[in-house]
Amino acid sequence: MTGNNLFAQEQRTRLWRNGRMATLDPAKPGLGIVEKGAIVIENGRISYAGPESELPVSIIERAEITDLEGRWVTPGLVDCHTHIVHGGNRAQEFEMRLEGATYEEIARAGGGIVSSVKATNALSVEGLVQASLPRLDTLLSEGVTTIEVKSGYGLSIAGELKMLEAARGLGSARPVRVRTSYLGAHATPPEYKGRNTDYITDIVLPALDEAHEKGLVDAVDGFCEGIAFSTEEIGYVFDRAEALGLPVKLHAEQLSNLGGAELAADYGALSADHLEYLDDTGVAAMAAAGTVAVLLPGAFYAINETQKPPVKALRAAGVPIAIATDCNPGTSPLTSLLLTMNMSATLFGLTVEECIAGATREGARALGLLDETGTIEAGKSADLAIWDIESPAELVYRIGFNPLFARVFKGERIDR
Ligand code: DI6
Ligand code: FE
Repeated sequence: MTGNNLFAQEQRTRLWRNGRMATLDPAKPGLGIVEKGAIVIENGRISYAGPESELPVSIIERAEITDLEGRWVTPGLVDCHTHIVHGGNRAQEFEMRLEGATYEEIARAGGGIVSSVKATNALSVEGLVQASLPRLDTLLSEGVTTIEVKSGYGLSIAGELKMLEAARGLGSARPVRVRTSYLGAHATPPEYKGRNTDYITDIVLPALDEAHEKGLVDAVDGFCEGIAFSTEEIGYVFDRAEALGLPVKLHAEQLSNLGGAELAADYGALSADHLEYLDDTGVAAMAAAGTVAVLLPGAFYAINETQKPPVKALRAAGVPIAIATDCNPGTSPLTSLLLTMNMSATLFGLTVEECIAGATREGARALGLLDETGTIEAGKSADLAIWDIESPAELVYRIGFNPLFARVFKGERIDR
């Protein structure tokens, strides 16, 4: 391709017309639907999104036109909470839970996260990338254009950095936006059993410093739970994140209520995640801080949890609600954001609109990316999912069916 062609390539204006758009534009009611809509893409970004009838003629005359033939278009899906980088699997623990052992019992007996640590640390960066790509490709095949990836199965300085490098490697290997979250405070390795504070001082904080220095960290996360870390211990990690200018998020109130959501809100967290045991104090703190509630029905379902997150209270307080797969080998070996939407509706009582918003706009908000993606609005990255459906409700209603027609990431169409 000569320089001129390359320049022409970059200046190419594309017009996607005759689509039914669920824009998720927060300024519009509901899903922000535009029935006979058009999207103009220039240099990978949306320069127009709205009624075809209001398109400037000058654009129509110079654009490369694609007829969507009346297909629905949503923002590209955002999976804002995953542990997709990991080695091995925990099918054997799944069998133990089928025989009556609880997730907590297995973790306290030295299984759980720690068993994934061995399998993860046995792999190189490239080995972790290769192990994770099939899971990532499954999510991309459903229209995901942005994914968050956590560390947390290294539990050593080298191991945590290796995971974050592998996460960045996924973003180089596939057309997808990857945001990383450092989760050194996920569990305490056996050599530090009973010595959480020493583990934080010796490993978690130095690994965070080095990862940040290497540009590997977009946010800092933690697991605030009886089998993991207290609010005081998470506070040490969040103080360092704050000192480094990094945003925070937190696994909170998943199995009990330690006040994790309130702690997260006190640090102005992007999100607090799981929240099955969230109380009114935590809801109020999250509402005041603008912290997003990320609900993870896959983990609720897989560990047979019975306590549901307080969706009515979150709604009443105006707390934004996102949903995500929590794809991880222990509590949520789930690689479908479409099924996550169905579970969020059926198990947690979210509406169709809340599910679709939760997997697009609110997922972007939970990653601090709402200015970049998550809605179909002029100025944002052209991240789209085009569907063979008759109504948006089909995205939530179906179980195990993928109606994606095409995925568009930064303006480039990627067919299934
Ligand atoms: N909560 C979870 O459900 C996952 N991590 C966390 O903090 C579980 C991760 C695992 O069991 O491997
Ligand atoms: Fe998680």
